[in-house]
Formats: sequence, C-alpha cells, structure tokens
Amino acid sequence: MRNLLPVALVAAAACACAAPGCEADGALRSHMYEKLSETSRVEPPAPVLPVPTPRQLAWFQREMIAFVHFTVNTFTDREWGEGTEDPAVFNPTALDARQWARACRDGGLRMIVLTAKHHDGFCLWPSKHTTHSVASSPWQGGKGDVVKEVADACRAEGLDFGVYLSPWDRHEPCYGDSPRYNAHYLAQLTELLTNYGKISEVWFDGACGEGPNGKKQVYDFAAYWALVRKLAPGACMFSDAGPDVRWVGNESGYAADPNWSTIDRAAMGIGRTNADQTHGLYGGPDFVPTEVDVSIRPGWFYHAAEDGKVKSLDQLLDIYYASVGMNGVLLLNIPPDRRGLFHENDVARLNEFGAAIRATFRDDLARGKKATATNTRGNSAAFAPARALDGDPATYWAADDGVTAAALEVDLGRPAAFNRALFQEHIALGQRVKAFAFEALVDGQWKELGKGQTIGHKRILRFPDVRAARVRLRILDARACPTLSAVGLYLAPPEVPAGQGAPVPVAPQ
Ligand code: FUL
Repeated sequence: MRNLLPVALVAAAACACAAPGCEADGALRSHMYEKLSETSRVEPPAPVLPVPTPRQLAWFQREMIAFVHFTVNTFTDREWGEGTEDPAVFNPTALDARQWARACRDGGLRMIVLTAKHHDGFCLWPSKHTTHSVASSPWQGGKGDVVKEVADACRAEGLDFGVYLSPWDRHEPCYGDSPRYNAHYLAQLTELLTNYGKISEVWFDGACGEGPNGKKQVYDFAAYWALVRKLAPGACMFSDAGPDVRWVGNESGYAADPNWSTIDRAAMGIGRTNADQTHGLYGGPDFVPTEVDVSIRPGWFYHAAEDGKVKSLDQLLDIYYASVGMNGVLLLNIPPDRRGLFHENDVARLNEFGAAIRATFRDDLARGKKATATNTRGNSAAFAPARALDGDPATYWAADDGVTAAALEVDLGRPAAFNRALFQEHIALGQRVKAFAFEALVDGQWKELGKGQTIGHKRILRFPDVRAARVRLRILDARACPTLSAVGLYLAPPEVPAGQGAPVPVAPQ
C-alpha cells in the first residue's frame, strides 16, 4: 500500500562488467583477451545505456531475499499500529534470530531485510532518539536489541542484512513538523547504518500521513538517500521508483512481460506510480530493476489465525518463476510469531521451497554442449556461442553490431528430457532482448516451447517434459546486438510440483 496510502488514514559485487565506469572494467577485458584465440582482438559490444551499477549486479545475484515484519503489531494482531501501543506489549518469549536466518538460508534466501521501524514507530533497536523502543519493553529487561540479533545471525549464517525504516511514524511527536522530523529520521538512519556492520539494502516505503500538528509530513528523500550513499555505499535503495530498485506494482508476487529494468525516474517518483511500474520503460534513461515483494502468508505480520494459510509450495514456485524467472528479485516476507520464532509451518514450507529449487536447477543439461549461432561477433572465440554454455557468468555470446535478430542452437548430442529453459543476458552491457522464441527439434520439426518479450538478468520458461537433442533460442528483436551469458536446460524431477503455471500478465507490444 506504499503509494496508495493513507489518504483514508491521513490522514560490489564481484562485477563482471565491461561497461565504462565499472570498477572491474580493466580486469574483465584482460581476462577475456586471455581466452581469445591469440590472433584476433574483437572489441566487446558497446554498452547500451543505462547499465547497472556494481551494487545492482550484486543485488540481482542474490535472486531471493527475506523480508521480516516484526513489531508491536505481532502482539496486538494488527497490520498497521496506531503509534499508541504500550511498548510493554513487545515481549517475545523465545526470540531466536539464528532460527530465522537458518530457515531463510535453507529456503535459498540470501539476505534478511528487517522492519527496524514500521508505521507504528516502535523501534526494534534502542534508539537514542525516542523512548518508543525495545528499551521500554520487558523483553530482555529493556536491554535487548532485535536489530543487532538479526544482523549477527545473518553474518553467522552467511546472509546479507538490510533494514526497513518506515518514514511514516504514527508515534513520533515531531512527525508533521517536516524539517524536525526529517532530522529525526536521518538520526535514526545514522544509528542503523553505523552500529550494525554492513547494510546491503535500505527499504523506503512512501506511506505518508499528518502529524499531531495537523500538517502533512514532507519527506526529504534526497537527504535520506545521500546519507545512505555516504554511510552504506554498497547498499541498494528500494522505493516505488528507486534510486536502485523499484516496486513491481503489486504485492502478489509477480513481475510481468515485458519487464524492462529501465524506467524514467523523473516521470515516476514515490507515490507517483504509472504504467511503467510493472513493465518498465523500453529505452528509459534509468536502470532501476524490479523487486517483487510478497508475503508467505496473507498478512505482512504474524496472525495465529493465518497459521493454516501459509502459501503452498505450488504457489511459491509460481511466484519464483514469475519473479526471479521474470528479470526480478523476490522479496519474500516471513513474519516471526509471538515467541519470536518463524512458525513451524513457515519453516517447513521454506525448506520444501529451497529443496525444490535446488533439485530443479542442480544439473544444467546444456552445460558444455555444442553450440552454434547464426551470427557471432567478429567470428571471435571470445564471443562464441559456447560462452553461453560454460557456466561462467563473466563470459557471453554476442552478435555483431547492427545484428538484432539471431539464433543460438544447442546440440545435446543425444535426446534428453527437460522441462525448464533458462536464459540470461550479459546485463552489465545493458538489457537488450525485446522478443524471443524457444524451440526444440521434435520429430524433425522445430516446435515452439515458449516465447516472450524481455530476458534481462534471468528468464525461465516452464513447459511439460520434452525430449529432444537440439534446441534453439531465436532472438527476434533486440535494442542492440544481443548478448547471452547463459542458456540452460533443466529437468525438474517428478516430485517437484509443476506449479499452477499462473499465466504471466503481458503488456501489448
Ligand atoms: C506497505 C506497508 O504499508 C505494509 O504494511 C508493508 O510494510 C508493505 C511491505 O509495504 O506499504
């Protein structure tokens, strides 16, 4: 509800980038040249602007992130607190952030973004700038710090850590006195960005209301963002329209086709969503890919009444293919219960989900197989179709400048069964593919198994089991000469549910 809000209430990654300005530019070029067949030196394609930053590439590589909503609402059974809650209600009996982090890791999630403060204003850390926090709660005798526990647990389990600090604060008395509240917000942000080690994402919700003075708060997002860049330069910032990653336009767990990672930020802005929210804007001036936020339960916060409503494995798999498999990153919310634990049902589902994804993508049947293409950049080994099948994300097949339609064919040597196809563009040089079709040679005829508009960081197609020895990806149109860093074929085993295969919303071309 971040942008529709509350009128009613009113009230670096290891960068494999050859783009100019990229830190790894020089390193990558020499690495590629070493692999060349000695004689020819063919230049990589010029980047198609805008290209991702190293921090955006690192964010893409996580693919799945956990969102954790936890505050007084957990104890009052609400979704939005009023700001008048007694901090004494916050009293988890067995809080164990290591249990959260382990469950996330087993589910394949690579970071936790924690609601350090939700709209009710209660702070999960002992902020010096308010008494409305864990310091006023009976939990750990007022000496506890949930932010620290989660940050430490993430580090111990090998996850990254990020924070959600709601600008909308229904408790803070100076909310509505815009300059004072902005200073207060910056002070709280500083605490979070300086006391808890590396912060890899900061999540900004645009919800906005009136303060006790009857005035609507005006947020100074420019100052908030500048502070994050200064104190946490590696952190990706989320809001409706970036600066680094954007809202996908729904909270149901899907991105749509096309899904361009480019938008025109000036035409969007926080609270000003438009048609580009979901589909992005072809040729847009800003690289701001989609983060797909959805809860594993109906609510963002824990409600005992929803213990039987944890999303099914089928639903989670549909969400995976419609987010990670649609050029997005999945932000999956798991709300701790009143004990301060992920509920057993959620843990079990995360386990099944992680196991299903791992079982599906364990063996790439195309890896190292023979590949040919209708066009290869400069006929150079450095950009040969085999580069898309070598498992190395830094290498890629590319076509010659001016070629915007080309096909890459894989010969498996003998027939094999598969039901998933995975494609990745070398997006460090910009997102290019506009239309594609994927086919298998079945009974001597090329049979279409799927088609779409965008590929981007990752596109995955699901289809019923097919047996074939040859497949081809036909790029029908592209913004500039296409690049592919991966073409993969997989067989999800029979025990992995097929999902309901909910059709992905498609915008007219
Ligand atoms: C929304 C908030 O209003 C919800 O409570 C939740 O935090 C969701 C992720 O963002 O805008």
